Amino acid sequence: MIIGVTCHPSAGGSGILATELGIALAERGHTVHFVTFEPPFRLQEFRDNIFSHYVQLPSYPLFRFPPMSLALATKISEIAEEFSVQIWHAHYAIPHAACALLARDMMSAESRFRVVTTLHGTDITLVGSDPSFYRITKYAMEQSEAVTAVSDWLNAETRREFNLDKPVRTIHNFLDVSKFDNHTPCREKLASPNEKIIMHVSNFRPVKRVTDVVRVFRRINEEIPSRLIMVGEGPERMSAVGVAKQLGIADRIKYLGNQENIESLLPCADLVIQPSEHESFGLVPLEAMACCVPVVGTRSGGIVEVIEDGVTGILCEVGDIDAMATRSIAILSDPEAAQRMGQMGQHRVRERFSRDRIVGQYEALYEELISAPVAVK
Ligand code: GMT
Repeated sequence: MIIGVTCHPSAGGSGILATELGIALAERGHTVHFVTFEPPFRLQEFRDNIFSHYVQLPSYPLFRFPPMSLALATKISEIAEEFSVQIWHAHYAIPHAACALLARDMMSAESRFRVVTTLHGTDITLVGSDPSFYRITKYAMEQSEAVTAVSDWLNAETRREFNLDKPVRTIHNFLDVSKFDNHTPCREKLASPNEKIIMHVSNFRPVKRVTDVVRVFRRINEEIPSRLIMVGEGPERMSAVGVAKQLGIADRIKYLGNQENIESLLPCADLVIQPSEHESFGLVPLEAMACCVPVVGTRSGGIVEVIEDGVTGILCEVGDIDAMATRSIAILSDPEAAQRMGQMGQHRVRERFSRDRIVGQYEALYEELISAPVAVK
């Protein structure tokens, strides 16, 4: 099949998932064309069957805000026509699904691709439900040939919020588990041998509640010699720095910024803390589980489909610092139980969220759409 992909190329989960899916599809012999504004975060090296096309933005004094979406739609349409793309996979409804539809409608009826829109979470919970984007998000979903959501929670939330009269299919996110095997942990660079390593990975947006991480860590550090390793960049980083200073634990925390090889960092952790306000899926808990690291997360959104409470990690209520700290201390104080939890986590990832299993579901969906007669519009 010939598949086009648009995604946000930054270090966010939707871009990572889109890139990993593109790579997996190319390895299965399909041809994949990415159309983005800059190189996707995890697509820096040359790979067979993958082509990257970048959108050029015109600068003209009349345009106070350059019409980026129109440039993207135009590029999608050009690439789709030139390479006979059959499926356009838009990751994140706004603006990607809307742009793919516009691109499709610019093409002649016989050369049109089918649009698959994958909802990742914030496109529905924050962006799509903002009044300024509501109608176009609903339109984009209704006009796509298929809509998928990365968790059952997001699926239900989308149908409730948008009152859709078309089905949304859940296709969970996945991992290439082999990438998380056999990494030499670099823990001696992060902490002394007697210290436990607590890790948090995110884009430091308000929804991630990074100051909760610092507060939970303060409680852990009072009982257990430990270090907090913060991975990622984003608007709330300075709030975390400020809270750590107030609490007198600034010297116990390292901020590593964005890191490409998360699979070599996560195995260094004894515990990962992800206290998000809500999370439609939670790729970081999944990555931690793949590395046999227990996770303390929140009982919110799709995280409950990722972490099995008490088995592969612990779920607490959003903002319940006491519970998160107490449960974290219990895990860190019982290395055998922590190891069992880590192994159960890795087993769960292999069983339910493996690349082969999930990519096969996308492939089957594309095939189904390509073989269906084109709806006359
Ligand atoms: O979490 C973010 O702010 C990034 C966002 C994105 O669009 O990149 O992540 C969303 O998509 C990920 C991949 O499907 C999910 O694992 C995250 O849970 C989801 N984030 C939220 O729902 C807050």
